[in-house]
Amino acid sequence: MTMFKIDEVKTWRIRIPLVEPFTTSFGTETFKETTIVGVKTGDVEGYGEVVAGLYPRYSYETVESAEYIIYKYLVPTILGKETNPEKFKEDIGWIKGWNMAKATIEMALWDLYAKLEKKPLYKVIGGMRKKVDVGVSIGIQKNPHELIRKIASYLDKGYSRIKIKIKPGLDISFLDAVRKEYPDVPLTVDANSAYRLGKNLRILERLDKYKLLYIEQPLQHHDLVGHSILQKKLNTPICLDESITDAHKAWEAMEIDATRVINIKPGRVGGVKESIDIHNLAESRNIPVWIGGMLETGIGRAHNISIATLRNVKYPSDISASDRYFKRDLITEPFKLEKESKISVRKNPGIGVEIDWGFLQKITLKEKKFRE
Ligand code: OSB
Ligand code: MG
Repeated sequence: MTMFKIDEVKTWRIRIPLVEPFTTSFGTETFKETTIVGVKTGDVEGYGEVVAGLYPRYSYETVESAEYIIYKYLVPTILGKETNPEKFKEDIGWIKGWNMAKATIEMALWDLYAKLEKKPLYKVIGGMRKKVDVGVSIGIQKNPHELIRKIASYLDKGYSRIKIKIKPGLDISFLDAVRKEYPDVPLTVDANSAYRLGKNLRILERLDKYKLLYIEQPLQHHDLVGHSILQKKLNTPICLDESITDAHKAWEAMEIDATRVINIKPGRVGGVKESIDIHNLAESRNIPVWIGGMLETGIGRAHNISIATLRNVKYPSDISASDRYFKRDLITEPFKLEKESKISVRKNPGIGVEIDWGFLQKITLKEKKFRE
């Protein structure tokens, strides 16, 4: 893999309002605040996006902790040095954890590497489709009636797979309503770790009757054994999200039958290379995967789309059109939903999107520049 020298690293802390509040079992978000990173060699720049939230609710990492790790350890690893995505991953192997911070830089380096090769990133990593299947992830609504209205409007826009967020007490009544109105729509639920095996087993067993494609992350992020025990009691496959922090964890989970489907979020697992490793490992065991989302801007979304072109991505991914999240996205050409619930992969080099610089300036809270 060709090496290149990083002359400059830039970061932009940004905040964009969401078109509607997004409620999960761990809280409600009304805006997206994150950090975009640019890594430059000569006049070519690659971009990455921090997927951590403002609070350590989905994982222990936050936007601020990611910035801290990036400034203190990751920028010094690449600034003024000859590097590439593989060398970077080796060089930071000694740093425990902080996969979201690591992924931001690793993914920016992949974008830059593909741009230098003058190839789209999806081709560089061996992707094999020009359009990816997508669905929509719908937050917890005030009541079942509101949820039905939301689902109707997304089906109307052309999304074919619906995922709804659930938590104890806001589950059965919502699912009854959805299945009464839409007996056959491809449906999944995501609990974001809200249930406990000891306390909620009866409710979890009742989820079997709703013909769900899978149940996403019912138990706590660290509870692989609990998921394995739960899987024995369910017919519906369990799909882990938060629990799968790297390829080794994916191996452990599959080894004990704690996950029969895997949600790969490149930002959660440390980047592009780790995503490919998880994808390949899952494929070798006949475990289908799909690509998860973290309400990313067009930058993170473009990365996720590239990875969703891999062969064993067998379920629709949580990659919706730009207008499902933002009135205005960070990129000049927003992602659009196409027929049959698909989004096209960009053909330009790297992740293939252009930053809307005027808009980026408007929503930037602070920026930093590091030169050697
Ligand atoms: O668990 O998949 C999740 C958003 C923020 C944090 C966690 C999750 C989500 C989503 C959104 O479900 C998916 C998307 O980006 O459309
Ligand atoms: Mg999830």
